[in-house]
Amino acid sequence: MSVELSIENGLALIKLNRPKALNALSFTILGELDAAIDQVSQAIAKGTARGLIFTGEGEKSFCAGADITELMGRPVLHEHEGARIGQAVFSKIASLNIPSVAVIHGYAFGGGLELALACTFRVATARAKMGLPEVKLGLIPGYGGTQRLPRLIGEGRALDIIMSGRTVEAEEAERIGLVNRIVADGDPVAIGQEYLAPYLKHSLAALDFARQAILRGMNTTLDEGLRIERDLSTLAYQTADAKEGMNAFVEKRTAQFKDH
Ligand code: CO8
Repeated sequence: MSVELSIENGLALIKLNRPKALNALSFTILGELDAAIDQVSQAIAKGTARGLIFTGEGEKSFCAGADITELMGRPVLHEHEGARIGQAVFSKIASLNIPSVAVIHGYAFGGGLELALACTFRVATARAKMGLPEVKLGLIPGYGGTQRLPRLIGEGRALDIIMSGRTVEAEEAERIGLVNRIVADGDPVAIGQEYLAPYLKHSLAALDFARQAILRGMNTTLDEGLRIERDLSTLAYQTADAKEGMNAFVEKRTAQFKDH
């Protein structure tokens, strides 16, 4: 298996483990990733996973993208189906109702960066290098990059990065909001844990409603977005955690959230 899943202390860890090919995503690996996400969903339902960390095996690479050798010589309809599969797996990651973080410690190119873009957050070590270099292959991103990148960093910057295919260093990535933070090199699990900790103090219900309001609102008009916010904030208001949070405030104690 080139996708390893472990769940410990409320955190799920998915590690891409194909270091000889810099953790490139074959279609087999995409299938394994899909199955791993399903297992994470089950763990979320059981309450055993409250956060998800993605990392890649080896010093060099988070993920160097789709497996280029597999993309060659395929009938166009197979390629279209391949893009659908990649998009579906990454959309499944994006729709998980727990916070996820990609710990980028080396290369994150093409599908590797698209995977990271599907996560709630991205952190990078100083030696991380990122990009969507598909144009250099005569291709364009096909696993969500043309859609998620401009939503994250804006149209002009996304046009520059995608149309040049250039490499973005960690410092620039942080400056333009492509990654949330530069972190010191170290154990990716510890990095992910530390990064997610401030979010995971809160109710998962509130976190999910907040994220849905932002992401759904960004895909629509301001008026419709405000309606989504009204509805989701009213739903959040009805949770037991909202009651607990407000009670804890007036009683001057720390809230004990239960994620419902
Ligand atoms: N696919 C397959 N093998 C790869 C890939 C890849 N994406 N990236 C690296 N490898 C392999 C290399 O071929 C090499 O194998 P070998 O040792 O057998 O020759 C091994 O990994 C190590 O790579 P390098 O020797 O090249 O390592 P360097 O440190 O010199 O360079 C780079 C690292 C810069 C990351 C370089 O390997 C590189 O440019 N890789 C390709 C990056 C890339 O272009 N990614 C985008 C791929 S396309 C994509 O993700 C989406 C396509 C859209 C799909 C939509 C339709 C389905």
